[in-house]
Amino acid sequence: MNIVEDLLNHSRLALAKGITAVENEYDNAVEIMTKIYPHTGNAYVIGITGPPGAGKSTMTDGIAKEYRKRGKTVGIVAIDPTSPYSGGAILGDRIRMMDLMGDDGIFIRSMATRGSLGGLSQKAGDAVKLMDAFGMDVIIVETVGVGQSEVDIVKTADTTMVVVIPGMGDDIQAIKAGILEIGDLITINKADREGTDKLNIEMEMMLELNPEHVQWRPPINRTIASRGEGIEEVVNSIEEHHKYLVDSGKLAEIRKKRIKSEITDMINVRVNRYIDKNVVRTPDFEKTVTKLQSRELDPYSVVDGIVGKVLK
Ligand SMILES: Nc1nc2c(ncn2[C@@H]2O[C@H](COP(=O)(O)OP(=O)(O)OP(=O)(O)O)[C@@H](O)[C@H]2O)c(=O)[nH]1
Ligand SMILES: [Mg+2]
Repeated sequence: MNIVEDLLNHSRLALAKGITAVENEYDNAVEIMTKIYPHTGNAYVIGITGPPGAGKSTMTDGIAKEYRKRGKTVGIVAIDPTSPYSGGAILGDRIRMMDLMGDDGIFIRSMATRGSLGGLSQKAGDAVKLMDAFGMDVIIVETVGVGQSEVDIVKTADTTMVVVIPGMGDDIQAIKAGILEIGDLITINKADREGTDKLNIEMEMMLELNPEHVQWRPPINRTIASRGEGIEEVVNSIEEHHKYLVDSGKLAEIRKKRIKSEITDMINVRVNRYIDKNVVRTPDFEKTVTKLQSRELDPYSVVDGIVGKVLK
C-alpha cells in the first residue's frame, strides 16, 4: 500500500500506519511527513490538559460527540500516562472511548509516554498533522498535567482547555502558573462535588490578578462530564475562542510562531546529533578534556575553536 496516497483518500488503515511509523521512528516516517505536509493546516486543534483523573477523557469523549452532532469529523490523540499515578486508566480510557467507535467520523489514537515525555511532543504533533491531512475537521489532544513537557505538547493546539476539579487542596496552587500560561478556557469538572463554588471563586480571582487577559479572558465553565452536563457550553466556548483568534488575526500569528518553534526544535535536534557524533565522541575531544583538566587549555578558546570549525 502507499500510505500517503491512501491516507489522503481517507483510508483509516493508512492513517493508523502513518501514526505508527512516526511513533516508532520507522524509516518511512520522514518521507510520509514530507509528503503530507502540504495537505495540513486545515484542522482546528484543541488541547485538553489537567491533573490525573480530572475527567479529561470523559470530557474529550463528550466534546467529540458534540462536534459530531454539529457535523464535524474528529480526531483524538490521547497521550497515555504510563506513569505510576494512573495504573488502570489506560484501559478505562479505551473502554469509555469505545463508545465513540463504529463512527467513521471519529479516529482515536493513544500514544504512550513510556515513562518519558521527551520526543513525544514532536510525535504527537506529527500524529495531529496526519489526522489533519486525513481530513479531520477538529483534532483533540488529551494530555495529563500542566508541567513543561505537557505545555510543549499542548503547544500544538489552537485552543487549550485546562480541567480542574474541586478538592484538589494545595495542589491547585502548584498548577496556577501553568493554567495562566496555557489556559484559553478553564473547566471545572466534577461540579457535582463539594467545593465547586469555592474553586470557581479562586479561579476568578486568579484571572483577575492577571493583567495579560485584556483581549481574551478565559471563560470558566462548569461540567459534570460523566453525565454529559455542560459539555455543549464548553464547545460553545471553544468556538468563541476560535472566532476570537480568527477575527483578531491571532490564529495566523500563533500558527506562525508554532512553525518557527517546530523548525527550531528540529534544527536543534539535528545539530546536537551532529555535534555529538563528530565532536563529543571523538578521541580528539577526550584529549582536549584532559588538557582542560590540567589547565593547559581554557574552555573559551576551546569552544571558539570547535564552533568555528563546525560552522565553516
Ligand atoms: N463525580 C464525577 N465523576 C466524574 C466526572 N467526570 C468524570 N468522572 C469520573 O472520574 C474518573 C476519571 O475520569 P477520566 O475521564 O478517566 O479522567 P482523566 O482525567 O482522563 O484521567 P487520566 O487520563 O488517567 O489522567 C472516571 O471514573 C469518571 O467516570 C464528573 O463530572 N463527576
Ligand atoms: Mg485520560
